[in-house]
Amino acid sequence: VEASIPEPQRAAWKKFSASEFKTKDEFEAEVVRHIETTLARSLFNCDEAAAYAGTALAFRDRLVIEWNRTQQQHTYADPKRVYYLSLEFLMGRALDNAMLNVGMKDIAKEGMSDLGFRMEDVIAQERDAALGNGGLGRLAACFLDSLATLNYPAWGYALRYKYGIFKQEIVNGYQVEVPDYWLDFNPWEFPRHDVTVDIQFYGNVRKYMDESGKQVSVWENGEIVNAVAYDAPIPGFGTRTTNNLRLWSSKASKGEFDFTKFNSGEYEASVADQQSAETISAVLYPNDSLERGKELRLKQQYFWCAASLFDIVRRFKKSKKAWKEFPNQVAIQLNDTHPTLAIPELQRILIDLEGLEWDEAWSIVQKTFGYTNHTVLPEALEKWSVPLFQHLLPRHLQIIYDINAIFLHYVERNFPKDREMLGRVSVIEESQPKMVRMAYLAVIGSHKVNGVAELHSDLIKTTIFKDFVKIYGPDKFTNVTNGITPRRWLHQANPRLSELIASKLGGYEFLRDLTLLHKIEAYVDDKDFRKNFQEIKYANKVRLAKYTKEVHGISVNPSALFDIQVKRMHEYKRQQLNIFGVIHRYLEIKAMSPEDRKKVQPRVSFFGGKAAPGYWMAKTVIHLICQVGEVVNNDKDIGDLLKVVFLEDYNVSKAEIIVPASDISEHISTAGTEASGTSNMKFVLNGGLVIGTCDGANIEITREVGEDNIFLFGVLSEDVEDLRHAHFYSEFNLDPMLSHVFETIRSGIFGDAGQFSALVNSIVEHGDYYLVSDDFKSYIDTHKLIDEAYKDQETWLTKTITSVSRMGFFSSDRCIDEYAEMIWNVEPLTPPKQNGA
Ligand code: Z2T
Repeated sequence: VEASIPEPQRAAWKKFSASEFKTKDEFEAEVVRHIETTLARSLFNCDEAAAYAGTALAFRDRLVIEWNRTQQQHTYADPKRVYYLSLEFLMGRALDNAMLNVGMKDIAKEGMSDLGFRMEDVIAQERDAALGNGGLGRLAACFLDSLATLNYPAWGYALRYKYGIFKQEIVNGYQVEVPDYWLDFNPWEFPRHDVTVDIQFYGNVRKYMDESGKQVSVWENGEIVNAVAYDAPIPGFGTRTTNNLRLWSSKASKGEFDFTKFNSGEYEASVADQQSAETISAVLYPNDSLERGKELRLKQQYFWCAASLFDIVRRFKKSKKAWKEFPNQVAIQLNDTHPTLAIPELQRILIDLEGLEWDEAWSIVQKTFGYTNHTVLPEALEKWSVPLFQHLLPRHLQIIYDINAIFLHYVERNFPKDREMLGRVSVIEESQPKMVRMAYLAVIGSHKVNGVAELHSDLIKTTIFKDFVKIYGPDKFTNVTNGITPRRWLHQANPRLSELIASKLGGYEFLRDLTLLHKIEAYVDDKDFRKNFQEIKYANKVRLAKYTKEVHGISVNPSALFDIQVKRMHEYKRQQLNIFGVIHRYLEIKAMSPEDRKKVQPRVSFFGGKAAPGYWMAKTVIHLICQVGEVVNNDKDIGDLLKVVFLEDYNVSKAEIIVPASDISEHISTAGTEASGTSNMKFVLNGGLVIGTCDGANIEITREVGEDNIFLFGVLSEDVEDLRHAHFYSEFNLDPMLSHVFETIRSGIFGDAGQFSALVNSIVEHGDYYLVSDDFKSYIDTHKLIDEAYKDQETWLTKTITSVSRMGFFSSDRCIDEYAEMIWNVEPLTPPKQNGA
């Protein structure tokens, strides 16, 4: 490995090489130095924003030292690396995570107090890195934390969106989207202007025979856009390993910036060209589980895949190994189908640019990729129109046609009797216009395909990929149940609970091996432990109550049962079922005598989540929740018995406050629709119980915590199809309780009923696709059980402690080890002990 500094001068470098602060004084010195020099501020004008910046820069220096060291070690050892390609990384804030992973938060807290600041306020200055929509993006962020913590040599690749997921404002009970320009001050990113890749679009393909008579394809005359790398350090917890997240930013290439236009006075036109190039990485698409087939989105996907593959291939080529070694050096995981273009792109690099034969190249491609599926919802499965593809990526379309032809030939030979199968499994859908089915391409180009929870992994084998199981056999398909990082979702979000657990387990080792949590089950009857546990939950509820008062002006009683549903707004997640249940509860209390009201278990129903900007039904549900809140929260008959809160702009940093404060959280999707869910795991890990359907990871949570410790209800996924069918063929009787709820909505007490008619009609007239009516009664009955169970606080506490102790399985560390073993075939690379790089 070549180093740029010659041997004789290296001694000077080593002598002055940056060192890490170790004491509180050294930390303070670094903060003050950064504030006074890097930021050019002083003690006379240092506000909380500057205090945050100084603290972040001090910790950044520490991360950078280990980051450089890690990358050098990886370059030198050249192990097989994992590349996680995800269009979304929902990272949230970095400072708190950096302090905790480095293990210096307590020192920093004291240091900041010496300098006149409260650490909480300093942390709160940071904006979330919100480069994701929901579960899929947050999963990618948890995976990065686990990969670093477990010392896997791994990189994340994504886009550096100028605008992350929009900020949600609630104005008069309606969602309003506000742009999230988050890059004003981002100390965590490092521009690498020297790492710039030319990315081509459009153009044409020229074919010719070379001297040896081989067909050669050249993709030419395209437009070039530059991809510029921006890197962010990803520190592991309690390890020196610091991995890299590389985000690509688009920029007009020098060749593209038209100087003739510029000089001839067409200044505007030349700037417009530049802006068009920069549009590629401008904005994150805000649709979760809906693909809209927009050209710019396809451009984003290719831009990111091509830049990442160029980078990966360049790194491989430095090692001078033979091409057949590529899959032994490189594992690429496709986070859903968004990066599927990486498959034809690698094939193109190998055959068009590196001159490999098709078969040799294709075998490398298949061994390199793994594909994770995150949904079975048909509207979320990506399809791109062939004409659009032809225009934007003509060479890739040819390669896809060739992949498909060879694949279909194979199918034809092996299933000669099933002529229909060819049409069903073809990558090209014979519609008008023809469409490229990205999920099929991802399956064909990968060696493993996984779902994200057991039920979901079973379902993909019997529904969307049924034919592919016949073709490739069942072993190509596997399950890796999702997990969450206990660093952020326990230690950071709930420091007091983490500390309590550590006090019983003799340290924080459980944060690196979450299965150790089982040992706290021994304390389930320990009086002191129970008292502390309960006090912590109460304190977390007080914190959320304070937040609710400060931000929303709504007073809630922290002793009430806190019932929380926070996730993206979607019909399949059924926030409508929840709010109909709330309306039912309201009607019930209203109808009671004052005597009976005294027996009611007080409750606060919290909701939170963004609706995709074009998803009218989801926006209607937000509006209904807000309107119900207006009525219920101001009804004197109700008082503290019921409050309804819509928490504005749900995001990662807010989740850190919300999740530890639940008594019950709701995971109530129509069975078979939620692939996994991950917040269900977060809530239980923090001492809340779940009301949920038999769906996604709820099923495995039940297996782990025991049936007595979860509130399951509703129809099973195997019955969903028949029930949907029945809605169309027989008069279905609406449950009288649900009818009453609808009558109440129609009465106009929650505002003009017309606004809600599409929502009500989707159930009473349009087939109730999500089976709200089928599940309503069992949902209400289950909430009754919850009320009763909650009144017995001792039994409730036992359930929550027992559940926490049984959540070890859901660490993303377990999940990453499964990927490493079953899919990537990679091993950790242990960092040297301190001072021995
Ligand atoms: C998403 O967050 C999820 C699936 C998607 O399918 C897209 C997005 Cl943006 C294309 C979620 C699933 O809905 C959820 O069940 C799962 O837990 C999460 O991905 C992570 O696997």
